[in-house]
Amino acid sequence: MVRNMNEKLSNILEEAMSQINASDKLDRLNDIRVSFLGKKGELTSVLKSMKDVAPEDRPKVGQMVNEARKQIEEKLEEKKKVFEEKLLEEKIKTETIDVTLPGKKRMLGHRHPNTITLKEVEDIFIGMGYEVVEGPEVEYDYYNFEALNIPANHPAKDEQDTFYITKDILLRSQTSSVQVHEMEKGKLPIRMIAPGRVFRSDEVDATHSPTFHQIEGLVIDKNITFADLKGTLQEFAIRLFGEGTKVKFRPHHFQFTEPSAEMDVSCFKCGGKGCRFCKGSGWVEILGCGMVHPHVLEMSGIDPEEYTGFAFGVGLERIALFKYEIDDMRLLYENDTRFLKQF
Ligand code: 2U9
Repeated sequence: MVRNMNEKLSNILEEAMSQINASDKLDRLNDIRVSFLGKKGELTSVLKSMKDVAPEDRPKVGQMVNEARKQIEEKLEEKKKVFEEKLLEEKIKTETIDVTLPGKKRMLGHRHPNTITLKEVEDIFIGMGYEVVEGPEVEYDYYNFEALNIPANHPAKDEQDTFYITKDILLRSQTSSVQVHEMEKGKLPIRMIAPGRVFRSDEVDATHSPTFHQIEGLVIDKNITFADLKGTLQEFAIRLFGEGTKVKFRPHHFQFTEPSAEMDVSCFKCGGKGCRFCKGSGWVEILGCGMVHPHVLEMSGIDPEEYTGFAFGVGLERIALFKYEIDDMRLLYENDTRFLKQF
């Protein structure tokens, strides 16, 4: 019985080997695999006939079938490699790459007008020896209001109505909180700007948004006067809007500065003659400023008898709108690439 089986398997093996040797392409190898090793293949049918083999001979016959299967698989694999190598060689011979064809164009983005403006403002102040300091957008009510001379229930709080997370924690309505943290560190003098996102519960329109960006500045040292404030901000305006820009200061009121002012610049569109842009006045309002209130210094542990300082605040979007002559703030947030491509 075993001899019979052996003979049968030798015949199958011989036939498989000769078919593999004679095969002329890769697909043919697959057909051979199916016809010998597949579910209805010749070798499989030998396995199926095991029931006719005497039980004591079954292990031996099983081993012989496995050995035959192994030899056929190895031969198939060997022949497959030969075909694949041949195919690759032909491909290399026939395929040429045309290096003169144009490449695929990549879409290249660029900075947002807000970012371009911020970089410009930062560069001006860094050039004057200022540090750029950032701080958290989520703040304690104390750092956003109280430490800036805006106590609980003060009406000035309404002007900067913001979003509360708890009774004491809020989304900052101004970046002044960053400056308070710096003052509390007690390292003087201070020359810093604090740019960043701020939040106010405003309705969206052409000039308002519930989230926008500010750049605030703070200088604290001995003998700092209003003259330092004027000289610094005049230089800032000239660098930002060009040689020949004039500035004027109008008295104003802020809780955190005393005296306080708003600074206008001569209209960069008409040079001060009066146009549609400056509503005929020749001037455009650009920022708020003032001498840091002595009580604000005191609350952060700075002696107002020894140190004085000035501060200012400017809306980043407001400057970007002026610089690029954009008439609606919403365009800066919509991320429409047809608009953004222009800068
Ligand atoms: C400290 C003390 C004083 C920051 C200042 C302004 C004037 C101001 C507005 C400009 C347009 C806010 O974005 S806006 O609506 N800001 O007018 N900000 S003085 O004064 C400070 C800051 C920090 C410790």
